[in-house]
Amino acid sequence: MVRIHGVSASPFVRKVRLAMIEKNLRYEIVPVMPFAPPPGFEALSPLGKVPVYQDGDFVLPDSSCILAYLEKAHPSPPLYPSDPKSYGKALFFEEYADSRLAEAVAAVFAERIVKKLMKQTPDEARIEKGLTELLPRAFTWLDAHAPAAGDAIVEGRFGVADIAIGTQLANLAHAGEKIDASRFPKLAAYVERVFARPSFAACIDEERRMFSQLVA
Ligand SMILES: N[C@@H](CCC(=O)N[C@@H](CS)C(=O)NCC(=O)O)C(=O)O
Repeated sequence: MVRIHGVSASPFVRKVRLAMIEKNLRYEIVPVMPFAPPPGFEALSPLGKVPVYQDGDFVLPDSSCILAYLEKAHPSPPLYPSDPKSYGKALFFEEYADSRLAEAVAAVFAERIVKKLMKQTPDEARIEKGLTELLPRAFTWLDAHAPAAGDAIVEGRFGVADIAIGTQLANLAHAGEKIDASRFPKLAAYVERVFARPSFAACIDEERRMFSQLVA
């Protein structure tokens, strides 16, 4: 069976899991802790990061590369638009989510959840900066582009952009934060619809149970 190296608390590992669930593909998770990988892990992941996809001899790191590969290997159902302009837009939403949004969410998630798991003291100033500066900056652009209805930000068809945005915001929810619907109404409502998809609901529910045991 295909193996995904990583942990489900990683938004990038979840991104791969969501794409595989949407495409009805089976996989198993091989637990690899980010920042504390086993010896030799760089042979699989030259940048030392999770996720890594492994199917026999075929090894591929990086969530964006893995999703692009999955689309070619398993085209149905498609997660990328076929129209060239929509395709380009979807890739940029993915990049935005993987960089600016990821950095903003990590400021809260890493301090509140990861440090708690590691029995370290959270950096309250980093959390404050995340909540008051980084997240509002990331949300402003997303709110301007969020759809008024449905769970798809590009072309009205759910895909890579929604997976990339939703997986980061799932970690924000795990860290106990909700998007302020009075400031970012379109984004808040769109994300609720994304979270209601069976793929997201299954992952979030499983992780919530895991976190409630670990962080209790
Ligand atoms: N561009 C990578 C980012 C992956 C990433 O940053 N993973 C984190 C965990 S969420 C990691 O493994 N960090 C360990 C490190 O940077 O050494 C992807 O999309 O897969």
